[in-house]
Amino acid sequence: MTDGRPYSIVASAHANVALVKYFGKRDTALNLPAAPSVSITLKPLNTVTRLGFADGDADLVLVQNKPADDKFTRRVSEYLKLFRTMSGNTSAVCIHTENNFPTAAGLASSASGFAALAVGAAVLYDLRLTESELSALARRGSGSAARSVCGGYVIWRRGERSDGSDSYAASIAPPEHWDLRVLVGVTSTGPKAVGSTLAMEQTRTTSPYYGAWIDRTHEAAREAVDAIEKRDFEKLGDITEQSALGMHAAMMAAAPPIVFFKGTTLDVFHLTRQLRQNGVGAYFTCDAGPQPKILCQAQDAAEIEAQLRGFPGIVNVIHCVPAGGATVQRTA
Ligand code: 2P0
Repeated sequence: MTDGRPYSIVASAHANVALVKYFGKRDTALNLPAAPSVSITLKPLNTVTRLGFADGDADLVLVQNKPADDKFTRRVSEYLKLFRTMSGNTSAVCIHTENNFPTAAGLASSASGFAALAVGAAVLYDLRLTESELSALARRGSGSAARSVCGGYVIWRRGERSDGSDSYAASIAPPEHWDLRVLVGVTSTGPKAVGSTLAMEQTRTTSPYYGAWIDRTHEAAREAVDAIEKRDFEKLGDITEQSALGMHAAMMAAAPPIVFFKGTTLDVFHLTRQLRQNGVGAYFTCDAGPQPKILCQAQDAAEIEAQLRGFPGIVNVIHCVPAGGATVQRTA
């Protein structure tokens, strides 16, 4: 309520990091993935979104207390049509969304952002939806947002139906199942060179490795679920590194090639392997940006974090732990 607008709902969602990556769509309009993916929902990476009905006919969107640019406002308005159609209520909304981490820098801001927006808009428009339905709706905003609706260890299934009604995420295990950590090494806070939606499409349509990448991802998701259920850290770590490198290999072979790594990203990969050789359980991953992320167990986190903080080219480290799913409250 900081800016005097009539917000009546506050929704919150955490970001997630995929251990088995989503990278390729079977339907671009509906954000239907070509393969399943597996992630951990993580705090403190968080989006808080306030929503209320607007007085006028236009949606008003604020991001970090500033009016959003036209492109983002249009994307949000287009997305909200889904809720207006389902509810029969055509009212415009005012929205204020804030992230506690850098946006559009490979830290999954669209995941927490659209998950918070989906659960918040569902309550605002008085839709009574299940978690699966909310996840499928969040997916329409941004694919990875489907996973941020759910807490802990999460699988987003590919689904088979052409309308996408069976492509939603579900928790495999709650946050307290396993105290794994993800240490995000921040190399840069600027926006990334290529958006992930475009990078995915370019990879799907031009990379000769795309088919092999998708085939392997189906198996990797099954193996990751098994490793999570059994708390088999080495197995989960191996799958995590292979999925990240497989995804980047597929996009590096696209035309034109897509390279998100910086020198620091690769240096941290080598640091992670060196740690492993020294008996410290650490595995890396990396998304559509230059930030290396290290997966580890609680008992090793302090030592790895200290090494990462002192590493050349790393400007910050965000120490993440498994978090619950998206939440929403009425405030008025
Ligand atoms: C993931 N990424 O599984 C993968 C790994 C980036 C690399 O999901 O087009 O913003 O909105 O469905 O969800 C980021 O892509 O893409 C992503 P859209 P999204 O986390």
